[in-house]
Amino acid sequence: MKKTYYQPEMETMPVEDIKKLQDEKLVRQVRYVYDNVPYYRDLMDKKGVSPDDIKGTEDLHKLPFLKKDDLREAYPYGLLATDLKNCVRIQSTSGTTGKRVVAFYTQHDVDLWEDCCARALVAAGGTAGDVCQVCYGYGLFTGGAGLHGGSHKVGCLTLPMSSGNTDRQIQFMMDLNSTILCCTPSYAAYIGETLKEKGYKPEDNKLKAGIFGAEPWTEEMRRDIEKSLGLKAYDIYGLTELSGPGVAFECEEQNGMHINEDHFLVEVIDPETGEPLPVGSKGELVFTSLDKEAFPLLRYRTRDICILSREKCSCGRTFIRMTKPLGRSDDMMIIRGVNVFPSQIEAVLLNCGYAPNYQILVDRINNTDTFDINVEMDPADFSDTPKTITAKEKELQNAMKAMLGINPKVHLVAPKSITRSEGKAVRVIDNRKRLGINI
Ligand code: DLL
Repeated sequence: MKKTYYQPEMETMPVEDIKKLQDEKLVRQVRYVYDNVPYYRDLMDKKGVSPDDIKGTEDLHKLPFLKKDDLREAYPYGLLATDLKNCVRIQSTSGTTGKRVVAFYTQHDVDLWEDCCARALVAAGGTAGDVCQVCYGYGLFTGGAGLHGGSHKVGCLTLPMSSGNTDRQIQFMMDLNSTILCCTPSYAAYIGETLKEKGYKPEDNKLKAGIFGAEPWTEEMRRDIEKSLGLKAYDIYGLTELSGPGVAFECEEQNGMHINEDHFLVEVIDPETGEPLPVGSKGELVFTSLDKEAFPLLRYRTRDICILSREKCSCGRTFIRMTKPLGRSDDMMIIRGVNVFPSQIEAVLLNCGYAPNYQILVDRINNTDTFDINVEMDPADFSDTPKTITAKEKELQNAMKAMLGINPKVHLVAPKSITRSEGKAVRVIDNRKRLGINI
């Protein structure tokens, strides 16, 4: 198969040239930030580092980190690097807790962001002949706007559906022969489920690829979605602070996401000590933007835990790859002293043949953590006897214990009783917060 890229000169650039490009861009971006963002200038001054100390990527570690708290503290304009009149767009994080984070874009920033999304679409086989149904949320969330812009750049016929109204999504998908679907993996799974309920088979639709991201999902979930929708599912990663989706994207290898290194310089650090770790180590992803005008961020701590790989990819892209986020250094739950990631629970569910419709409930009663997992049963099992259901709960509980090292209480609940999400799924309800516990 002929390999296609959206910007081949960048995406397949020799690694030494990427490094040179990053060196040059970093020096410029640091000077620009120092001159234009007093908040970050103060951080640099406090650390005793000046722009002249940064001669290339080797010097990156000298710079101070930026954290989400800095963005909240500087809200709304404190990290803006250009006059507001040069900005054409604001987007905001989808976070449901704490103060929102807003990011600003000049037209140049929007262009680069959309290019990144276009690269992801082309890597998934997107061409001008495709019909691209975008059902990420439109609005402040970056999912809709980012993939919409990327789809235009590729020349696809773009269906700006936004999320929700699943019946209408399906009607358009069928009537207009959508070939690419863009949404969160949990919404993709829900669309697949609804198609089946309506009596459609996977081969009844024209979908060939899905661009799914914005929340953690597992390989098992990928296989489920690919089967139910009859498409190839590609992961896409990004965060509002850095632009939105398209910071990294999967190619046909489906083996890690290529980071757009001409725009984003990546490091992995030890989340406890902040020490940079060598490529191949598991740690927190830290990004430095290389050519942003409105909202440049230097050494921004994402809290996403990942492993990077420089291994050659058969797709021909030379950009470094990141694993799917393996959890977040801040969404990790500590239950009865044990570290638990929701993704582990999801993997067990899918391995045991359950759909990823679940909710984790954590609380602390009489000084002991409670840990319950509600899991929807398969409609075929709904008529099982109470004894059979109890046996199935016990079986799932044992599988969870083997994976997590602690014993949750598993409850099989009625099909469809867990609220479906049209955006990011709310998987964890941690009621220990009411006790003032810092989760
Ligand atoms: O979720 C941007 C996005 C939109 C990415 C559409 C992909 C597709 P935020 O709302 O700022 O931005 O959330 C960023 O979501 O730090 C990760 O923890 C998580 N996340 C994003 N993509 C993935 C992914 C968008 N593919 C936060 N897998 C990030 C796992 C992801 N987690």
